[in-house]
Amino acid sequence: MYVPSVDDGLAVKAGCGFGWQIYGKGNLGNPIKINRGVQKINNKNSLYNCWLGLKRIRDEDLRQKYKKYCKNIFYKSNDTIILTAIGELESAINRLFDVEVKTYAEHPGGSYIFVGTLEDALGEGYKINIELEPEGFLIQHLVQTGRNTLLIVGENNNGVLYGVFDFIKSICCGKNMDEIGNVDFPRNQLRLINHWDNINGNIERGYAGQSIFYKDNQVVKDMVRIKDYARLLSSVGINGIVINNVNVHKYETKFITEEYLPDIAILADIFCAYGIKTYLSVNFAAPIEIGKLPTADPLDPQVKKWWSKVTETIYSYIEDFGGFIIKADSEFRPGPFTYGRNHADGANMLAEALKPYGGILIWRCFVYDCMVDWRDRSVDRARAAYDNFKPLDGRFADNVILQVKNGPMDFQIREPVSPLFGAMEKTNLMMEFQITQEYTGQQKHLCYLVPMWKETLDFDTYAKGEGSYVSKVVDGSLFNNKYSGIAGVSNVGDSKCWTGHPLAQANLYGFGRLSWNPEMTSEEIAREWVLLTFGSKGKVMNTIMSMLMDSRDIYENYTSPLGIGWMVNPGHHYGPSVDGYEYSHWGTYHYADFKGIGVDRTVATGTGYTEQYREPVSSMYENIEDCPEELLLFFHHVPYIYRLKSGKTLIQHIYDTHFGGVEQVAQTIERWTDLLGEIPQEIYDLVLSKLEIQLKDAKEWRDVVNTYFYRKTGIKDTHGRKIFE
Ligand code: GCW
Repeated sequence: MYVPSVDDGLAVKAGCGFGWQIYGKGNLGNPIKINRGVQKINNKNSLYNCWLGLKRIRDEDLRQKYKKYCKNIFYKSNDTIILTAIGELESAINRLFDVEVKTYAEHPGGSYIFVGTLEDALGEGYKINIELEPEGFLIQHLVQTGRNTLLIVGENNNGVLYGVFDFIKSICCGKNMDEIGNVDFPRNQLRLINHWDNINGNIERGYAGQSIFYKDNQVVKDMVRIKDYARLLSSVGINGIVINNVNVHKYETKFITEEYLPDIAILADIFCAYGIKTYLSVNFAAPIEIGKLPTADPLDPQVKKWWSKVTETIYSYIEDFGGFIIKADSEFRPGPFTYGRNHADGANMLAEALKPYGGILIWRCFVYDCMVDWRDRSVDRARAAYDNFKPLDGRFADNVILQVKNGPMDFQIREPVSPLFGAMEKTNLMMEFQITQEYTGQQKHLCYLVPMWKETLDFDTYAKGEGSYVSKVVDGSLFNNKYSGIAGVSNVGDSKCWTGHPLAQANLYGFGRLSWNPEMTSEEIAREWVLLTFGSKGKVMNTIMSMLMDSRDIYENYTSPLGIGWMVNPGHHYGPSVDGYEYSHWGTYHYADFKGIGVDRTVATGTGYTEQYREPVSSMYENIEDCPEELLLFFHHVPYIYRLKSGKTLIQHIYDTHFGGVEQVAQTIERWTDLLGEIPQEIYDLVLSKLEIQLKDAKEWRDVVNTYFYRKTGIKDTHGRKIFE
């Protein structure tokens, strides 16, 4: 086994397993010293600290009550993750109460907090009568005379860390010491962030600056920001991260080789200390491109051997490596089709290489024909994932997971749920959400996405009768899967506030919380985030809450109507272009003519897509009267004079929502400006500047869309508002 050392220019602790220290210098040039101990939180930098700003508790009564317990921390294990948890707890107590904390390896007298795994706790003789779920935790007062003792006990190391973060959160949310106590666990096994970062520092679909991982074709040298990122993610329960783009380019193809692995191991180590496993996106054609083999055929013994060797090397650097994710036979990426093989052949081959190490293979289902002839109306891109993968149900190895985008198209503001979620009874499945706002305003527009994700998770597939919610598919309970979970495409870059738009932090926070517990409501999540980020002041809370909660509908109002999607400028996907994709090869059409608009996806007269759903969902979408109106144009081609349930015609609905949407953005600005002086000036200014861009863009959307339909139809707005001719 290769053991890096300071001497060979590499100072790495592939942490959680190997027990080396990240300390020293090495490949990366500059000295690296990662302090796992007390966190340094920059008081002045509220943008950067996000929800971990930990403002000092001013309520004297509350402080005194907490202080009694908090001075002393008792822990047994020296595991890296536990030490991280202790460091977090120490710094939080220090910051919140201004108390110097003492740590003990042996039972301290007096009052204290015990932190450890269930095993540690039982070893110390504490009686725990509750069965903890995987990665779960328990926070409990111990009733003892004359002493105050609080237990923070995790089912495993991650559970301990989550328990500590939960404890800190409870304090910040204003809970009294007596009210503290919780038993919780993540409902989803894999809670993954996917980065679409490239080694040159660019981020595909990134709207918050450059990559925090890479710069100038190298892994960055300064690891402080990476560590701060790991804290943020871990504090909301994330336990895995894919650190490179699923479109794997030339240099990134070599991430799986010794040319890059030493540097990647350093990143992995930092995440590992926060209970987060590292995954890599791989290139299906790597055996040819870097392995000098003549083929990448998944059934070729040479190819199999090559991947096994590669995997062995990776695990020699990163003991807790999570596995691979792959985009194959999708948007010009190589895949098994070239060799006449199917997705199961491709996935199983890679899964076999990972199997001995407990690794998993995530195979993306974003597979469709992107060279469609727009003249051919029988081809329907929405059908593609199901058509490709349904026939393979049951043919994937048990350490393969299929990663499915929430909708059948591509992260539009409104789409139905992908029918694959109700269709794969014998295959591990996970959800892919897009936190980065590619089609939802690119972090210039405010768009709180949690309500949309929540809708997806709450959707009933009827796969096993009523109550077969998507959340039960992705938490593995409906089909009893070995692996399952949720992934989100990151919205983070090197912008000061991480997400470009400060309020887009709510999406990152919300993604973590929802993956942890899909039963939380969007409001609960938003409230927590506002509280932790901005404090509990009523006016601030109410204003930001309403801004967040209304934002998705507002964005939808001034962009593409009733589930039709797209209408964006091709390529960068920002701003309106109604026909931008109409005559392209991408399969994303609205079919507007002078009489109507929408895609007929019915079985009776259209592409037959509705049959991919189970009953009664299938019939609901098939029949125009039953089809939920917000998805009307996704499923039906509808005349402009069709009357909606509101009594309005379709065309009038389009005009009204577009005029209304702009007004709503203007009102959002008014709400925000009312907060002047109530929140840090820097955040106030930055948000305001984004809202002003949003207003300008919303007007552009309104005018382009309204004019487009007016020109198509010649039908006037019944209210006589200004539509350009
Ligand atoms: O939404 C589309 C994006 C591509 C992306 C692709 C995918 C990473 O426009 O940039 O590529 O989806 O999900 O693979």
